[in-house]
Amino acid sequence: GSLRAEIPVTELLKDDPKNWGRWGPDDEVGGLNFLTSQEVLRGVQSVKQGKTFTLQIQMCHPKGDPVWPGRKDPVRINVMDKGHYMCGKGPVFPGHAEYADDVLFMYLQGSTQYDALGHVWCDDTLYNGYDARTTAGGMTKASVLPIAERGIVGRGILIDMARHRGKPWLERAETFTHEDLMAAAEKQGTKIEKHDILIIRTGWIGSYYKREKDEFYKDFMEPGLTYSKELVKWFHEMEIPNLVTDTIANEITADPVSGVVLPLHNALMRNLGVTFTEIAALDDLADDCAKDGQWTFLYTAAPLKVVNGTGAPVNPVVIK
Ligand code: UVW
Repeated sequence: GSLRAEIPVTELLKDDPKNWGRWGPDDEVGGLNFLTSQEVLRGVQSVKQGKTFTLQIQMCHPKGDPVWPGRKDPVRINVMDKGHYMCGKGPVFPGHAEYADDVLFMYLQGSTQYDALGHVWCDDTLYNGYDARTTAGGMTKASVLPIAERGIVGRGILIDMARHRGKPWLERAETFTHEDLMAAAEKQGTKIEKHDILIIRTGWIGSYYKREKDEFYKDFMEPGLTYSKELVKWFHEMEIPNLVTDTIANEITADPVSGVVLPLHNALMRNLGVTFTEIAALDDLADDCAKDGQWTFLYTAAPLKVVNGTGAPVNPVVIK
């Protein structure tokens, strides 16, 4: 609708660092390469209590699921149930066992999900320099499959921006910067370490279930992290492998200065190979972290192995 950019994204990101070629010309998992066995053990060392949390939103919720405008939320359809048997249409197995079956239609970006590194691009070029034409008819480069084959395990850290600002959720279009992120971490008494899986709570996805749907989508502009040269430099130097948030797109919908839409998708995902995990459910985990003061944990995630996929649904598990 009213979105308008003053400059192209390539100009906004001019001279920003890139990790292309860092892991060879065939790499498709980017920053996940930082998650070595040593990093897995660092994650394991942060397990103190044996508490577990799952970070996927429910799929096919009666209210509908929160998705990027223009996408449709997942639809589950029964194709076999007791009704079929009652109408004489259920297959009769020897011994009379009966069953129920269903089918799911969904956008692969339509629930909590891992993005493929090639999911968003500019200048006709994907992460690692792959030609954007390799996305045609199904991604053959930098798809979600290599990410799913690998799995994601490391030390996770939660930064609660909503709590930091003293509100249940950040408002429409509310921004926060690299500096705000550092201030929130400090107030929590936590320190983001090199190679941490960075999880940022805004409260936004949780708010979907507490408000009228129309209000959530009205003049759609999610709250989120804003682009800056310092932020990109920090992600680069800290070698952050994975950014997880409870918003649909992990960043402010449009950069408030340039108007460029989703610049961090290009600055972090395409240029640095930071894997994005979106639409995460973080409210329960955050409540617990605020109670016991433990904001770091073992983070594990196994996105579905979708061949040529631009993304894949996931239910990450966190162990504190
Ligand atoms: C878009 O592709 C628009 O965003 P997302 O990464 O949130 O799926």
